[in-house]
Amino acid sequence: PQTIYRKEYTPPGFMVETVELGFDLDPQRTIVASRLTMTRNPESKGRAIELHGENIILVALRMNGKTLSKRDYRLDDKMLVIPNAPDDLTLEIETLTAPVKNTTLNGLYVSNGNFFTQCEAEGFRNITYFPDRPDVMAKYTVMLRADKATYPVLLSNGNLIEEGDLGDGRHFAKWEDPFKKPSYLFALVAARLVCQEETFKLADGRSALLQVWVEEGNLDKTDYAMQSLKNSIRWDEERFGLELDLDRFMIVAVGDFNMGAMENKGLNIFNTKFVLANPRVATDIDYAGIEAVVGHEYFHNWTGNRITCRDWFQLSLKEGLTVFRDQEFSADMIGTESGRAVTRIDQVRTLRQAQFPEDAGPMAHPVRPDSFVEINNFYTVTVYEKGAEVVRMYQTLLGRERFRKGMDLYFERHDGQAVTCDDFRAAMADAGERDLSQFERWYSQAGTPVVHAEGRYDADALTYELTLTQRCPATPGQERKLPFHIPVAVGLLGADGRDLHLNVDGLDAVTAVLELTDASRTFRFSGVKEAPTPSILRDFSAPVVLEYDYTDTELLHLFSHDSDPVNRWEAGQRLAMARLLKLTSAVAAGDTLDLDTTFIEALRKILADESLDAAFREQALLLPSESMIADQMEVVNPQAIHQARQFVRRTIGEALRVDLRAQYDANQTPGAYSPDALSAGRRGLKNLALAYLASTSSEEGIALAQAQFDNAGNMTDRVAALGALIHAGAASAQAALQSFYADFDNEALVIDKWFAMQAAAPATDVAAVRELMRHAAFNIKNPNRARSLVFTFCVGNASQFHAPDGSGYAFWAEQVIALDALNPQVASRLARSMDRWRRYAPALQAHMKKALQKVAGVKKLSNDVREVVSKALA
Ligand code: DPP
Ligand code: ZN
Repeated sequence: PQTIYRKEYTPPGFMVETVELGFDLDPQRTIVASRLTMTRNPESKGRAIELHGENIILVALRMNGKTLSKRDYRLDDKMLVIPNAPDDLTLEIETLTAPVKNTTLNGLYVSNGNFFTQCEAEGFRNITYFPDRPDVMAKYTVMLRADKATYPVLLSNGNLIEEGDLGDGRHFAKWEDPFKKPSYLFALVAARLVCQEETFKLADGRSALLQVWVEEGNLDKTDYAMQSLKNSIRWDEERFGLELDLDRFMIVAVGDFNMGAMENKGLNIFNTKFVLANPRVATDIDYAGIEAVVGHEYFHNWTGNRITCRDWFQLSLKEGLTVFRDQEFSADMIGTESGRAVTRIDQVRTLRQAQFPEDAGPMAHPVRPDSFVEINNFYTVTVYEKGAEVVRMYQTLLGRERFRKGMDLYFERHDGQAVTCDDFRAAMADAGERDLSQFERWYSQAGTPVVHAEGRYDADALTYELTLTQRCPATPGQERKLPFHIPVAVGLLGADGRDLHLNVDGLDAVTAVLELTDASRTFRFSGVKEAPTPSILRDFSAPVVLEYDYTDTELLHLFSHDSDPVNRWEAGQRLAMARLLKLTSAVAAGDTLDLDTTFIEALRKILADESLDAAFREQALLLPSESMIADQMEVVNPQAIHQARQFVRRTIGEALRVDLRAQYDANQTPGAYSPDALSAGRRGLKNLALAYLASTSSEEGIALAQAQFDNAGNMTDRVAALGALIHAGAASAQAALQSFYADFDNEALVIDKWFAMQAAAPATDVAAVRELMRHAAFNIKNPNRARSLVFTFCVGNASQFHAPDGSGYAFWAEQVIALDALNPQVASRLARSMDRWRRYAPALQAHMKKALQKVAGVKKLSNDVREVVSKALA
């Protein structure tokens, strides 16, 4: 396969002004007629017309009304090239596709008998021949024709301008999008669906029609998506002064979808997982996911659609920025400082759980990659979540007000354009009146920087010196890194736990944002009246690893007092991690296991501290995950990690039994279910307490879980109880699973949970997963179902997946190969779960290598999977 390089970007030979599309929709035989008006791009003289097209049949091709003969163009399985074209022309193209045979869910496909499209990044070329690149922006008019009884609803981007019957049982709808857009934002839906709709007043007095489209049986699950959409519109008006620019905004839910959702102009298409919710079927986490994703896709309307990417290397321009925007939206929706901190802690967890490992593995790439084989492999946590951290750092460096000015300037300069990450940075630098040239390295250098900190207190001079030193490990293709521009937010705690007043670099505050730009620098705080405990990287001010040789005493002090909730939580994580690592070694060595009471007492104090939000206490009591522990080890021993972590859970469950029970009782949420943050936080703490109590397999814990399972009034409590029973290995777990299935067998998203909970259970081995795959409800073609069972086992059940006999890896290879034949994008995600194979013991490595080679040996492998396994083996 061919590698594509960022530095080889060239502007398109021709621009497209208008696109008229006509669809005669038929599952077996859909005819697409396209009429393009094009003009030569003055920037690139002499280039031919280059149209992408894959998996479609060319039926007719006319230029300026004249049919072109085979001598007039070149056609292969990827491109249609017309060498001799006038400067202005009209092209008419007719193509043929078979949507029902499209299992890739990319382009035009059929799901549960309905038509949907997915065009980002390069799906449009599976629909018609077109310059399928984001820097070609055009105005679209779309005519849809289909059987009326089977497909009563016909939707596309923009405004509905005409609809009617065609006589022969078919009907039509004509849509017009008033805004220029790149082809990846095109969408159509032809389906039997119903909608919840509402007219919503915009800030400037206009009204917009909002619709959420679902299958008929799901109309009782659309309220929260609609509410989230209205909140998103309001929030973008207030926080960024951005208004909805259309008369109509539609969200459509589909059960077969590769991603979470897609921001097609005016017609967002969503995975059902991020639309459908009511208390009976959705958990607090599901509700939060819906709010975040509805917000994310809506916010793309400005950051992504109005201003788009020049090329796919710039993907983070829209994704990093839009993730940052959805994070801020979710935080503002909670509204309290402590609630905001809990969302920040969640973000830090995601980075450590997924992005840092990516940055340290064979697929490591900069936020703005330099090359790729398959762009679909670069919709990553680095581009998204690290990209969001990069945007957040602008705000930290510039302050909120100047950051907002930078956003305003960005829209002023680039509305309607396809631009680059450099353009965004320039807007921030100009509006912020800051030199941000070194900041560019956050876009160009991969790898997680390490900031090493050392402090020195001088009691005579009353100064505290903090020396910060940075380094960044090598990543594929990047041996040496230059220093980053890193904002490090620092506070100093006195012996009484209160923040000391800081004097540094002319600043006067309790938290100072130090800017580390050199390899090393010493910052001096003056007037420091006592030896302080430093709180470094407050609010996780940069996506780095912080090294500081904290003593337990210092960590306990921070855990009890830090005014910065993120660092307060962080101190607890450090205390826990040190113990988990020691215990993992002890398990491996066959030593006796022991957990100190100091740590347990610190947890007890936090748990009972009513001045803290329940949601924060839940976070503070949550141990680092098995994969985070693995990340800290030279040679990973998954079974030892699992046993060590289970030991800590059980020990906490026993030692804090009375306190956990008290919190369990105190945090009940009687009355009607509400997904608001306060109630969700209480449920979270209560259910964490339940998990600890059940982890001891005590009669009390199991009885409590069983009672909660039997009487649960909402899905959050029900799955928490079921999970507790499963993880405790309770005798009643099987019966509970069966009744759960029987109660929800017609709720696909709940059955996904049912599979996922079993896939993650410590008792589930490869044989048990294979057995579950034979269940009538399993269907590997449905991405959500494949993810719930196969992915959850390979990614979320480390001690079984890494079975010493290599059976987990053989299973992985089989599934990657099977999925690749159906859906390369999904297969490639699963392939990534073997990224870090070189970190395991030699015996496991040998098995893993064999599995990787087995996949690599398949002749008809997709570029998607090929790129991932080749990089892993390289
Ligand atoms: N659907 C993906 C997202 O919204 C790609 N744009 O992030
Ligand atoms: Zn996005």
